[in-house]
Amino acid sequence: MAYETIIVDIEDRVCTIKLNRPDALNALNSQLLGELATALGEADANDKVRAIILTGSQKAFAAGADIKEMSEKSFVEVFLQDFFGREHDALTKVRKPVIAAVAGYALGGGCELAMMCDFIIAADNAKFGQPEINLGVIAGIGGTQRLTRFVGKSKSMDMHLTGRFMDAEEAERSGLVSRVVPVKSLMEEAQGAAEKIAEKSMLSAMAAKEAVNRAYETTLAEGILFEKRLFHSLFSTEDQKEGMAAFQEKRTPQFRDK
Ligand code: CO8
Repeated sequence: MAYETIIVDIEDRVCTIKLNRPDALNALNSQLLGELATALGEADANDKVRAIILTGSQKAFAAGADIKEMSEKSFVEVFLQDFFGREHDALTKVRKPVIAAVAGYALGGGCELAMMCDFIIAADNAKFGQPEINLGVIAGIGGTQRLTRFVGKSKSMDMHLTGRFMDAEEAERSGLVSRVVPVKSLMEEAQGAAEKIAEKSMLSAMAAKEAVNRAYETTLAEGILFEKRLFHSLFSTEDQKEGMAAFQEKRTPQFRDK
């Protein structure tokens, strides 16, 4: 499919989706979110793709929802349209691993979008924030919930109430991002991580993703039970036999997703 607001590229089993509205610092309008949901769905369904990278430009991952597009909307409109509710659901239903490679601004909906990915690799110039309060609103696509789970109540309150930005170093220290790299090596680092994931059995990669995500949805006891059931079920796969045999034979495993 031809897209206007994103660029999709598949290389070495990795699908990279680049947000591409440079004049608006990749502000998230309806068209972009719709195209992104479609592209993620296509990548998820494409057997050649084993990991996905979501990125923006060096100046902005995304500077938030498009303020110009939404400024005149009424309560009735956003309520009846379930404004960005459907897109949120589509973006968070992707089963393959999704890495956010974030450089520059990740603000408002941009920060929320990065947090919907499985983990965030940040460039050293990245800036995260939930500045919606400056616009007379609050986060609307998961920010108050996900940021609080990642960085704790105090820092999340600080971010949402003052609207201040967090730099990459603070984001790593707080557990929001998994690693920080020089901006020039961001895509190389993300591609390397995605290729490493692409080498694994898709069965165990998807199971790991489901189990980690479960930690945010349930109690410890239920989460551990869920993990144990998935762990046990992987013993029914050829990939488990292959992985453990390869270890003992001191060779690289050849996973076949079976
Ligand atoms: N929406 C629309 N246009 C934007 C946005 C935005 N969020 N951010 C930047 N732009 C546009 C600017 O209007 C400008 O366009 P123009 O040249 O036509 O005036 C262009 O991008 C460049 O921006 P600046 O000139 O402002 O660039 P600076 O480098 O001076 O500043 C900043 C960069 C600090 C990022 C600044 O642009 C800024 O503060 N942007 C707004 C950040 C913000 O408030 N984000 C939160 C938006 S609300 C939100 O995300 C709600 C989430 C809930 C729903 C989520 C659905 C996805």
